[in-house]
Amino acid sequence: MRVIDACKELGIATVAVYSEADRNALHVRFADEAVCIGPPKSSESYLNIPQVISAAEITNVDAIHPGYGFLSENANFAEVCEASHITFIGPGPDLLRMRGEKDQARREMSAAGVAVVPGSEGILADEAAALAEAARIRYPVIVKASAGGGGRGMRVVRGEEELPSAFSTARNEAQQAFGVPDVYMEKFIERPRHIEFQVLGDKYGRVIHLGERECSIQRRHQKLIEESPSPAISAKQREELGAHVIEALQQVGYSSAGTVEFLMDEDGSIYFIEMNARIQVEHPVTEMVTGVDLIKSQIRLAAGEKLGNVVGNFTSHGHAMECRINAEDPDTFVPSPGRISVFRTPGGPGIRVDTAAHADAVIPPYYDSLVAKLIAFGDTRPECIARMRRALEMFVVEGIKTSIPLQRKIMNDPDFAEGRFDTHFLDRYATSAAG
Ligand code: MV4
Repeated sequence: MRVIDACKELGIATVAVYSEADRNALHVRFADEAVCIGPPKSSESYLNIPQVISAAEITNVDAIHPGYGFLSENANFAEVCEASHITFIGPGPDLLRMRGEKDQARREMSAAGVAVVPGSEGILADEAAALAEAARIRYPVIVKASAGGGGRGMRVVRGEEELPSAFSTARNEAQQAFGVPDVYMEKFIERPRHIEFQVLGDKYGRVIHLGERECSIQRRHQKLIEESPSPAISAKQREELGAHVIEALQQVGYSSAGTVEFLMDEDGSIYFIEMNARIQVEHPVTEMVTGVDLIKSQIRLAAGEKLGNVVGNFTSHGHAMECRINAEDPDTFVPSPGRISVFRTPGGPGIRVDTAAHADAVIPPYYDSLVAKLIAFGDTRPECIARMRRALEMFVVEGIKTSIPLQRKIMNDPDFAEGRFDTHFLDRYATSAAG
């Protein structure tokens, strides 16, 4: 739906693809054409490259926007698009493949002057190398799959007695999950904040950044609330880090939208961890503070327009926040699919709702539980929170459980209001049923 919004504004006709579970979904209704690509199971529809390409060829499309999730960072898919003379809206297959190798991304960022978490130079050759590295960087350390991401294939190691088994299970898990056993090591940061920079690049070697997002309010690697700017970043830090990020991405020839992820430790030092080569769920908070439409930008950059033309001069202003409204129990986080009976969205000054849900819509059990993004904007962070608070009060969803009650509590949390939190913030709201 977000991509259709952008295409309608640009005068571009759209083709939706859908699985049998999404026959009545709004993107099917609002696209100019729609093609069913298979059964509900995503491996047979949304992840089925031949099916997606067939739909594109039948309808003779010029380009594919891969969204987020599914095939959005799949280098093989980007390659098949190229071979089929269809523009993949994203960085090319070579960059996607490179971004997939986290230890390599670490070296490139480091070479461009970006601080990376102290850790191994590259892949850990064997257990002896892992022990030596851990002794050098000192425990606790974390062993990460080079092909991993989003929290998969990681092992925290608190002492040398734990290392041999952690090293071998991490390698086995990496082999199982990604088909590559390679792992590397970093110093483990106990209570990090998660901060990410939004970037845009054109096909002529120019890269800009659009400031950062604070994404520390998460549980089990699922973000619940994001905001921009981060309450923890100073103007000086933003300027310095931003310049290094641009330098690093220009060196590799990055194009399209991307996100560079950092962890901030307890002392306020900030370190690169990994990069996402796609548009992200939380992109609207950056759109609200910069006034830049990131999806239209992606499309125009993919069509070969220059960055100067696409974004022109923008100045960041105010504060934006996003609550991810999920179909799930607010206490246990257990998914709650089903039929929505009442769906009343808030509005008024500074409120944006991105959703494909409506009264009588059925949330299928097969996919992600995100049903709406509630985005608030204010001149200041307190005004933004006040707007989010009243919008959450007036957002009515019945028939399924949602995360709204939890988000209402967080908007009234004094530590949240003060910007005092890290990635463990939600632990205080977890119940025993959540495990
Ligand atoms: C870390 C870390 C602590 N120290 N790396 C989790 C997802 C992946 N993108 C990186 N992750 C982490 N890497 C070091 N050296 C802690 C995490 C982490 C985390 C990071 C961001 C947001 C939420 C998180 C939840 C648990 C662990």
